[in-house]
Amino acid sequence: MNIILIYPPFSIDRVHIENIEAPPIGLHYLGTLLTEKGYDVELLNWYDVKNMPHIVREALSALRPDLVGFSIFHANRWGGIQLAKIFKDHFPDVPIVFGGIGATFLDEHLLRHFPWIDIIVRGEGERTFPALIHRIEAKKSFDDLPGLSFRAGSSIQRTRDAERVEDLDSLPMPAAHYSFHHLSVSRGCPGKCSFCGSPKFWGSRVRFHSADYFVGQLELLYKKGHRFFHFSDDTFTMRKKLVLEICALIMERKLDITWAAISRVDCIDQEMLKAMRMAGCIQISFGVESGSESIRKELGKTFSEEQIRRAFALTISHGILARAYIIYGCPGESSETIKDTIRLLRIIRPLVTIFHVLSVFPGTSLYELFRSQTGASDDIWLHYEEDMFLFEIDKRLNTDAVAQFGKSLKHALNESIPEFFRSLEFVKDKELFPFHADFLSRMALTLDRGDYPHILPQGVAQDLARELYCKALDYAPDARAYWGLGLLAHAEGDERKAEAILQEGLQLFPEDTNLAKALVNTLRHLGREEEARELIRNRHK
Ligand code: B12
Ligand code: SF4
Repeated sequence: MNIILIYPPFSIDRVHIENIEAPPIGLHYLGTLLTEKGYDVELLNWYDVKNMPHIVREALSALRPDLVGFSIFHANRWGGIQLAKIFKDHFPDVPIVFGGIGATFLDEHLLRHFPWIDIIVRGEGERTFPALIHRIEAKKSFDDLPGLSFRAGSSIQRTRDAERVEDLDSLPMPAAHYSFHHLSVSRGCPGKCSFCGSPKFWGSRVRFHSADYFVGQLELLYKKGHRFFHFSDDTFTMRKKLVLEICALIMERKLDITWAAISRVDCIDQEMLKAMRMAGCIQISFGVESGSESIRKELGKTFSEEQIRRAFALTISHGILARAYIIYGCPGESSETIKDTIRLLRIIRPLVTIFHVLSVFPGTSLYELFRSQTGASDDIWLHYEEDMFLFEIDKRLNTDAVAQFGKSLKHALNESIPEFFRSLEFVKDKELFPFHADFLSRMALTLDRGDYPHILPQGVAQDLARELYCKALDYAPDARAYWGLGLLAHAEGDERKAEAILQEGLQLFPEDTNLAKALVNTLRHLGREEEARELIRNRHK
């Protein structure tokens, strides 16, 4: 049986394509499970086929699917709906199945309005989907299978919820079949944030893979050439013992990787941070959401400002980039609460802050509240291309004011960025000194090469970068710091200084290609072509 799994495109183009280009982790789990059960599975990452109908046509003629599954987030549901229609028009008898968080909480709505969607798998897919395919293959009825929604005559039938997979390690390893860099060790969240559908979807009891399974996946992906990973758990640091085990295994198996994780400010401590840093963690994102306690409370965030401050100070002091998620346009948002957020950001000094306007998703308590207060039905989603922002439905907020809140936040943050970089302070733990150096030179490189030169006044980013490279070398020799300083000297036209720095760096790090290339370039600028060639010859020996 030929099964196609599709990750459909989003309606609205993204500035940051990395937010949508990776197919959902769950599709890799499902594809693997089905492949190991003997099905022919094709996973199509179609996040970008929106305006490319020829790709759809080619796929239709090449693949003769017996079943097509779509993975739906809220924001790509229209992409799924439209593609599903094209498939149905070509293959009227091929079942179309929708799954994922965006389909689960709008099952009835989707089935009612879009007759070409045949079945919706609600919730976690690993139990229900293979069982469904098996029944379809055997031409048997599936109306008693848990976890399904489908049409029965003119009504929509919903079977009871499926049991969740208790032992996550019993699932075959996606890394054995696919190549990806987003992975997670857990499912579930005990939180009660009003804007988040995760607890309802995955359950509030958290289930975990073992460290062995998780690092086993990393190892397979490492062998495929991956060196950077996103640990995409809702809260990676939920279980301390597991985090320590994972970090120990990464080091024991000598995986030379870096990774970013998501945590919670009330779920992190020094011991974990040190282990995480030494095992390659370079970034932790925390949902801070707001500087106003009343807004945090409104959003269901139970932690205190003290906990936020502590988590950021600790994380940064371990040489890990502490990233803050901020939501604005929240219930009760005002210029005063925005000032609170700016005040808090200036205290916790995140080097990166991600701002979101509050969206209202099905499956969240915010959405339920909106429905009960207004009597609105799910059909409201026929009018929204992707997301629905709270300010669009809450009369107490107005569009212009929310746009202004966003501008004020971003402006205040940009103004403070140089100060955040200058004030970096680290724990005085000698074992971590090389990691501090690594962090500082990484940040300096971002300042020098990333978005900052466009955000900061002219020259500020470069001056800061220089400061950080030098500070890095105060902690430990660091190839990136030598390279960066060499390039800065070169940019200033001081080739002799560049040569001295790069030579020093290359003596300490003879294998480093960046240093060698930069030195060759500098020698050429100095008119010493023969020495440049000699350097190249020596490296090829
Ligand atoms: C990792 C992650 C990301 C990564 C994406 C990595 C990736 N490619 O998967 C990044 C950081 C890029 C990201 C970005 C965003 N994310 Co996000 N993200 C998550 C997170 C934390 C984990 C997702 C995950 O991997 N789960 C584990 C895997 C195993 O599950 P899964 O992929 O959903 O698949 C299972 C089931 O859904 C189902 N299934 C899925 N597809 C299919 C298909 C078929 C046919 C079947 C039968 C079953 C099925 O079976 C699978 C196996 O059990 C979730 C929260 C959560 N815990 O789910 C939020 C979450 C999915 N994100 C969310 C949001 C809002 C976003 C953003 C829009 C944020 C923003 N404003 O920019 C962006 C945009 C991304 C987008 N695609 O729209 C929301 C989605 C809400 C919604 N209803 O759509 C969530 C639920 C968090 C929340 N606040 O509520 N995100
Ligand atoms: S936002 Fe994070 S902590 Fe809150 S419920 Fe969602 S996953 Fe849990």
